[in-house]
Amino acid sequence: MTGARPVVITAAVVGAEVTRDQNPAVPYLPVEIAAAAVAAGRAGAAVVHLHARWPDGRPSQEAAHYSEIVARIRDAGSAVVVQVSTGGAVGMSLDERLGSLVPGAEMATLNLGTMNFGDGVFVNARPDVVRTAAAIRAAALVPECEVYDAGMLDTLRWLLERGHLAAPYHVQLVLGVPGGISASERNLRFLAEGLPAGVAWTAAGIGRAELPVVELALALGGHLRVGLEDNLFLARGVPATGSDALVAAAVERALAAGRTPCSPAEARALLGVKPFVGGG
Ligand code: KMH
Ligand code: ZN
Repeated sequence: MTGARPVVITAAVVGAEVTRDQNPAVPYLPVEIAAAAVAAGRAGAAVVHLHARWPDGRPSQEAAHYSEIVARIRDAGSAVVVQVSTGGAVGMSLDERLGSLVPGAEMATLNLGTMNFGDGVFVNARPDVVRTAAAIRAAALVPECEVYDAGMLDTLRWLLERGHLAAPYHVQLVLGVPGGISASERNLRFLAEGLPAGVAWTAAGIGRAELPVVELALALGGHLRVGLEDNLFLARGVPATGSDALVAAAVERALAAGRTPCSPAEARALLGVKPFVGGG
């Protein structure tokens, strides 16, 4: 992290929506998801954003699946920061979604509002957001607030004012979900400018917006998220061979922009995550 401004790269290696029919590299089994996370870490990701799947590919928020993924990541010697999803998939109950808050996780997502999500409705009623924030805090994890539209920044401020959320927390600006704010330079600048002063933020562009959003976030001082959850292609018509290939593309762009990818230990310090005793 010498000299150049550090950048945290997060790899979202599986998600809840993408399937192997769309790209055979999408991992389903805990062993596959863990391998994808480890490979993403080797490629330069400091944080991995995890979902779980049943063996047939259906989304899972089973604690046993998440625990196995985390254990396999650590057994492989990877020190990546482990962030679990409390978003799960559209249609899951909140109780089901909170199954991901397993020992060994270090961060968890906090989705800030209800929205159309493709053809479904991603329900995050305000009392559920408050309950999720409390569950994340009770588990001593650092929340990452997922912002898909401008009004969710107001919810972020409301959570802070009411004491439902406090530092350390991180913000993820997600652009391009059908039903959320679209991925444009104007929209990313607008969201980034509306954040509470000094907060660290990452941007994620969905689909073909992924790498253009990487370049813009680098220029604006943000951090990066890439991976098969968000985008299945390295370039038009070229399927990504894995999330690690997308991380490598982000690393290349970061270095070209004069930003140095953080190690997991540097990312923990930057994000307010407790040091990892296993190393990193
Ligand atoms: N699968 C989306 C409906 C999160 O990870 O917290 C929600 C999602 C967000 O992926
Ligand atoms: Zn997710």
